[in-house]
Amino acid sequence: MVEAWIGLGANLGDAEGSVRGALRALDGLADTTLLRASSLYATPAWGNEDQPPFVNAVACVQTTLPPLALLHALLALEQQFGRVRDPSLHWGPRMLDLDILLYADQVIDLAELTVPHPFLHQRAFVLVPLAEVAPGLVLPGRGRVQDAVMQVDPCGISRLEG
Ligand code: A4P
Ligand code: MG
Repeated sequence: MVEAWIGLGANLGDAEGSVRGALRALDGLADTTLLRASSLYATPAWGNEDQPPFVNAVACVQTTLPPLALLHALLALEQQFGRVRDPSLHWGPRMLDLDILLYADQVIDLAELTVPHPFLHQRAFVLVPLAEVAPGLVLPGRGRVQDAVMQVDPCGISRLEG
């Protein structure tokens, strides 16, 4: 059993509904239980700014799935929620995006999977929700969430009610 942190994001269709549905679906994954989830946040698009704002959240799951099996389960969930990948569009809009942020304290560098997620420590849309539910969590090589969140710009991020 390990604890893994998942980043959830959506900015097409019913983005809030997709993120809430995906949180429930995470709990329904084989050999996986949802332990904790942050609030949902409205966040300005990061990276490629020419797209609608996102709804983001983070969740902690307990799982016996090895890292690649967990990734494949998340990619299948994205498809269930209507995600169609446009390989020509990096950081483009999406119905649902599920990223493995952390997998226990492991550092993984495979063609298919990089953990910790490479931009985690630069992204307010990940660090603000993480700081809500796990301020003391250590990001391998980057220190604690509560310190990392001070280094990013939370401008435009707001917590959604409900
Ligand atoms: N992959 C490698 N490492 C991981 C990991 N730790 N977790 C590979 C999940 N996947 C990982 O994914 C492409 C491939 O990355 C996967 O098939 C997997 O093998 P993708 O989701 O299609 O990625 P992408 O959009 O081409 O690029 P990237 O860098 O993965 O995008 P991100 O990181 O998903 O960021 N702004 C706001 N406010 N909120 C957002 O949620 N999201 C993005 C996309 C950009 N701007 C955003 C947000
Ligand atoms: Mg992704």
